[in-house]
Amino acid sequence: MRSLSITRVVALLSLLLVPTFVFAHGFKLGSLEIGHPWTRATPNGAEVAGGFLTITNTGTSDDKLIAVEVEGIAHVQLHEMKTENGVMSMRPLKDGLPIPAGEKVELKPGSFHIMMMGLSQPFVEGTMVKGKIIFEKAGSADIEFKVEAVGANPAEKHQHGAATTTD
Ligand SMILES: [Cu+2]
Repeated sequence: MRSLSITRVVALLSLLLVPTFVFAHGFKLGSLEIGHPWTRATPNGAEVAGGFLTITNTGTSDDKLIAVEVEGIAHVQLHEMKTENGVMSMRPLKDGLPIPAGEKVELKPGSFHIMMMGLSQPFVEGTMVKGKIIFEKAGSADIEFKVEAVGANPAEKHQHGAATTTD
């Protein structure tokens, strides 16, 4: 019975070790840490999706997020969402998004976000979507967006031109 228990211990150890690796969903680029890029499933044929992540600048010089690319999606923009007079609106960040030294910038629903337009196929919950993140100084890094459930985070309706989306 002794060998069996050793086998079990080894199995338990690998259970403990593997998830630590798998769930540490983040990316590092120089002194920039990119945390948990995610998007939402699009089960109803929606052709737009929002992308969200955090960027922590652990360095001593400022940087700037310039662009994000997403595999298979032609139009990806950086957007800012604002509420003025009770109306939510969003606009492209034409000059990028500053990432000051020592600060953490969050792209999240209702705030800064990545706008993916013209999805050629739906995002499926539980899958990963490949992309690339590009900074002014640090250069670029390959990242992956985790596709969360449709209702992950309270849906925030906002105006995108004439169309109302839930990104
Ligand atoms: Cu947007």
